[in-house]
Amino acid sequence: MVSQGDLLTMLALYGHPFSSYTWKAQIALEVCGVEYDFRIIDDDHPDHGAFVSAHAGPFGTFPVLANGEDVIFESTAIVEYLNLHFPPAALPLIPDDGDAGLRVRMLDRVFDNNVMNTMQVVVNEYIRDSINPDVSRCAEAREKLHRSYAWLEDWLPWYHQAPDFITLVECAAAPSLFYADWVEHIDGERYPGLKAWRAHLLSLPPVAKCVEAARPYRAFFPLGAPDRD
Ligand SMILES: N[C@@H](CCC(=O)N[C@@H](CS)C(=O)NCC(=O)O)C(=O)O
Repeated sequence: MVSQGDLLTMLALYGHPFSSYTWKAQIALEVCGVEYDFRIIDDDHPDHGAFVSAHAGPFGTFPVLANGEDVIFESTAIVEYLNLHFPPAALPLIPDDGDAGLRVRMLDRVFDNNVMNTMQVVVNEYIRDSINPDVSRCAEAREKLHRSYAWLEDWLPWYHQAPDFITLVECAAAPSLFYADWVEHIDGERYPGLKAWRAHLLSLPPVAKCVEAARPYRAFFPLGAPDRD
């Protein structure tokens, strides 16, 4: 049972269970074994939205992590913060070794910029106008997703990682590949390694927990959620 006093000192994460970037922070929180109060952004909790608007940089995006006076926005910065202040018992989310850490951060950028944000272009078009999304904008984004898939298919054989180990790479890869596949299917004939890796990521307990928590919201996926996962 969490007391009122505990709540004041406990970490709080502002986000939404269906939000890909929120997953990224939640996966890291799980790996670090940190208890936290989840503060959902929705119409029933205007105070949560107001906190995010006031603390999350120019665009007021979530997730936002609050730990007393420390308020961190940007999902990668949240993962960095957790790794620094609440390091996982097993292995770090970002290797301490300078070069290895740099490579993990580089891949995090690939997943955010080339997969997550590219997928989001199509989602945003359907949010703007689900009947008449901008066809050329969507086609361009889908083509870019294929460039990302092909690149990742070539990269995966070089990615040597213990099977159940989660770093910043997995924190970024799991939500971005989960939703990208819904927008532009990761075809197993064309991208067998990537399809298998996505399935592996979704089976990791901290990721599976996010998938389940998001399930009730699938009807809200602007393109219509596929009948899988
Ligand atoms: N670069 C940011 C992106 C965060 C982001 O785009 N969050 C979305 C939810 S997944 C959001 O806040 N959407 C609402 C909005 O843009 O107002 C991060 O890594 O945290």
